[in-house]
Amino acid sequence: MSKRKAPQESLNEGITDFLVELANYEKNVNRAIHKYNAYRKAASTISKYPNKIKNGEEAKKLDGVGAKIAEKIDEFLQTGKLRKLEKIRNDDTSSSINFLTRVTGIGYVLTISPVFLDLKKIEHKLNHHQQIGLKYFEEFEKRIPRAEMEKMETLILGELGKIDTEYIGTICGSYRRGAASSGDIDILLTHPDYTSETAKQPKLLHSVVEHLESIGFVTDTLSKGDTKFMVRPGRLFLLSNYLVSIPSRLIPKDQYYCGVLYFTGSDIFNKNMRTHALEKGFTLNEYTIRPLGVTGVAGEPLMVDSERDIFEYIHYKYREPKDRSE
Ligand code: DCT
Ligand code: MG
Repeated sequence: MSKRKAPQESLNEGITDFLVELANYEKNVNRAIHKYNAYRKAASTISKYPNKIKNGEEAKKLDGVGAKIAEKIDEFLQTGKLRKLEKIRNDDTSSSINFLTRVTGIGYVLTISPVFLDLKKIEHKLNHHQQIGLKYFEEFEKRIPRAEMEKMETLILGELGKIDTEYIGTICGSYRRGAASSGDIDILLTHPDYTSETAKQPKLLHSVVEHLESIGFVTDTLSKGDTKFMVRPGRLFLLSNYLVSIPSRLIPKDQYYCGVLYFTGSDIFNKNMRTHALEKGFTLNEYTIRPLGVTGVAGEPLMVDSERDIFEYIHYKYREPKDRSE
């Protein structure tokens, strides 16, 4: 027999549940943080109250329970439901979509709200991006442990070699800086056939995405441009579920190392390095490094064949990726 106690059901669970649901609605949909706090406070007091509440009048004596909440408690106790909440639940395409946009705009999620569950009802009205956001929104929040990042690096680079041995790929971002976990995989790709002198070659990136799809590594493609794509690897390949956005970029070979430097970061390190470059009379961005003339006009891009080249041009002491936090 299990030694664990059965969870003790709170005496006023029905009431505290609806208060928390209203609180989340006020926060996530209306951004009304005061109302959110008021509902939370009332829910918290009531959850500690040792008796089963019989009516609003009784509840009103408690700290944080005002007239309006007392009224709702009466309605709930008398009818078993709350019109306001029914309305929120059944309704309301627009507010739900607003909420969804806020939580999934490929950003991060603040809290999981019961309102979110109702979005399932309007799934058919959402665009592709929003549907994937909905499907995987919890996974958006998770950071990817380094061990998983290593597996994906090995796999992706291995597969690249199978498509064409001349591809060059680098996983940049926090992973390259040695972080214990990463928010996404920042892959940069290049190929000697593609330089800033040649025509664009979208095929070079598309064939990579298509190959990763064909082996089942990629199950959902959130976006598929000529230079970027965002995907979700299939469960087969990872221990747990992660939504991995892969803002992968295909970069002309001659701009590759400026790209690698930039996408390795950190953002603070980049800023400091750019400032230093300016002091030395160069302008540096994710594509090129160019000398600034006396009039401040940038000249032709300098030849770059490694990250070190960039450091040397501006007389900046070379730093390994792991030492580039700032
Ligand atoms: N970058 C930058 N300035 C920004 C944003 C990004 O210079 N405002 C560069 C530096 C890091 C790189 O792009 C990738 O960006 P993120 O993936 O956002 O950062 P990260 O360091 O990889 O962190 P995370 O583990 O959260 O992905
Ligand atoms: Mg990253």
